[in-house]
Amino acid sequence: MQKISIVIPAKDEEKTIGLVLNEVFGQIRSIKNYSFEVIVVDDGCVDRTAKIAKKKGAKVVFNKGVHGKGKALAYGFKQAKGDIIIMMDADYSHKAEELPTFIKKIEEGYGLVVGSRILGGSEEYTPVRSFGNIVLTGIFTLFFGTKMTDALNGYKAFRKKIVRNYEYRSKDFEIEIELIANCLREGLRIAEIPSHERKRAAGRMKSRALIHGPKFLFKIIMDGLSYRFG
Ligand SMILES: Nc1nc2c(ncn2[C@@H]2O[C@H](COP(=O)(O)OP(=O)(O)OP(=O)(O)O)[C@@H](O)[C@H]2O)c(=O)[nH]1
Ligand SMILES: [Mg+2]
Repeated sequence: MQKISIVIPAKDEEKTIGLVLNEVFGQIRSIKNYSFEVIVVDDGCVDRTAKIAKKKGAKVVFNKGVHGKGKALAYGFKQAKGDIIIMMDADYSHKAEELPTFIKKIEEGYGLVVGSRILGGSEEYTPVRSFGNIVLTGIFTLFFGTKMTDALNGYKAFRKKIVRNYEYRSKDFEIEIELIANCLREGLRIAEIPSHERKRAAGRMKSRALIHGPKFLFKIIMDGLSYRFG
């Protein structure tokens, strides 16, 4: 039986982690033929995130090194025992009901499946975020020669190979680009599925367009050049 690891990076998400895990465990109970593990990566939380996650039945691991969503995910991937890894956010913006579609696509032979908010809609898109995402995804397509609609989304499923063979360097959200680049380097195909992003249920958004936008851009240029010419 194949194993699936669901990896959830969390930074002070005590108000939402319980909702996320209720929904995830409810959903995976109805998915047959796979075994699951749910890993929450506590990234120096100063609230009750870890306590709540443990109580709900998740395996909680603590990233004690450099903090950031990218570092937390890379740490979580190292702990993951699954043949397939699915990463999703701790703020209740990603819908667990979409998990079966991600898994189905992986089974169809894709190495990486990305949830697209352009195809599925978002309740979190401000004009700045929406514009930034469209521009950055366009630049991504230019540099990598692969057409995508939402390279930046944090709801992704992939084969273990994409993390087993690489040491991830991204500190923050730009790990989204590094994952896609490594999938392409492995010669694996990428699929997008419509994914609807809810508004985070509570708490504060950690991404900042003006800080993380340029980091995305830098990563796209560097990884794109190294993929094409490296
Ligand atoms: N472990 C860890 N998780 C983080 C950190 N920053 C953000 N996260 C988590 O990453 C997820 C996404 O962060 P958000 O604050 O919701 O930002 P967002 O713009 O909605 O992010 P995306 O939709 O994923 O691009 C949430 O689950 C956060 O808890 C961090 O420094 N460490
Ligand atoms: Mg969010």
